[in-house]
Amino acid sequence: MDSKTVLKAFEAAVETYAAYGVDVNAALEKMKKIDVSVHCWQGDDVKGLEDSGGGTSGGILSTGSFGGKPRNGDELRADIDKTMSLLPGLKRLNLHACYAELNGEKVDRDQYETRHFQQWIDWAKSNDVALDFNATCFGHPMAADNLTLSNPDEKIRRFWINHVKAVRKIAADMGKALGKTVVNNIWVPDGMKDLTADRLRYRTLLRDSLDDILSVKYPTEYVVDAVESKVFGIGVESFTVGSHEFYMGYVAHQQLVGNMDLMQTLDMGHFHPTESIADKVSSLLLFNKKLLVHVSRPVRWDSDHVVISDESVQELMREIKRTDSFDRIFLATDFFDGSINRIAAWTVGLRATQKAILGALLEPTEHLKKAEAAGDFATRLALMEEFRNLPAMAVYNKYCLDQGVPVGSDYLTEIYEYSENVLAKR
Ligand code: RNT
Ligand code: ZN
Repeated sequence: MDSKTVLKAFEAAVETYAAYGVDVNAALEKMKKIDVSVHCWQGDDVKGLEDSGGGTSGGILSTGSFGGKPRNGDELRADIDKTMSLLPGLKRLNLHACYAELNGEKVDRDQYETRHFQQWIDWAKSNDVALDFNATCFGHPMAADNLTLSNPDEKIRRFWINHVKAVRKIAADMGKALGKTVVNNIWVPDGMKDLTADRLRYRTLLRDSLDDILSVKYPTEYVVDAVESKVFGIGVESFTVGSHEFYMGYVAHQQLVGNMDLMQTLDMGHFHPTESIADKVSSLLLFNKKLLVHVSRPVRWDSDHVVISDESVQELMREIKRTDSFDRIFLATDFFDGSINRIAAWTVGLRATQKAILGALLEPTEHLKKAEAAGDFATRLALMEEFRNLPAMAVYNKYCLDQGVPVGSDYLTEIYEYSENVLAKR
């Protein structure tokens, strides 16, 4: 799209928004400070870089066999570089522990050290990228029966406790090395396929494991932890140990012992299909300092489809805007589609998330709140409907232009060029 067209549409948008009292440039300034953490695992269908397999399990599943998948850390980083060059704004990468680069060393996940992630840290430093981190409690022989931190077998439970402890230490080292706080997310697949007789037993074990893990303290400028709940997974349909209620209670329990920084993670695919993530934000914000949201698109189940700026994503971002809490909510994408060009999948999902954020920042919220406070619900509804189609896209295009990244779907040209020159040769 040529810049003249972009600027013309932008100027018209500025006027339209001004009519509702919205300052477009102020919204753009806010936008520049909001980062969305790009999940590394879209790059290779959650395969990981460990020599020993990795991959998904525990109810998560990536489908598709599109060609050009990266075969090592350097190729994955090259693909991430390409993707990030197509995204405006601050850069943040979400790593999983299975992206350790062991370089032939025989070391299991409970023994991982910061040096196994040194190439990532160096890359992040030289590209001015912030890092986030995740323990990988799946895709491993010790996770074969879908019980990790809640496994009654003490040897297995200890292995995973030690893994998550190792990961937290590495996360703290990453945060220190980069001078940027790392969000460390803990998700375990633990659950049962069929009716479970002693749910309390597994939940007690999970609580005890987390207590042990979190008893080690790190400065919060280096690392903050989050715990991610889920409603069910494939193969664990009947019982999920780390349910939403479990983690709501768990975070409150940590607060009682003075840990005010542990966050809840809300993954958009981890609730019943008609439940709204947006509705949960204000309740959680009242009782927690910060939250982590995994932006995803469930289709019939927690399928982790590529994010588009659909109603649930827009509603979430509007809620964050209406509660003025973009500085209290970490946003991270979480999807994996191996059936289309993986760089396009990343780019579509990240740009859609950004568009929804910007659209929300531009919402003339005061008009809605005023109508509501006056009891004028017809006006509230009419304006909400009107505001859904304000020209946010014209503002996003200008944002891309200013940041020197392709405007509109022009990024596809670059992706196809890269596919031909790089992906096709793998
Ligand atoms: C699984 C969770 C979790 C994972 C990643 C790979 O249902 O959403 O966040 O997708 O950690
Ligand atoms: Zn998630």
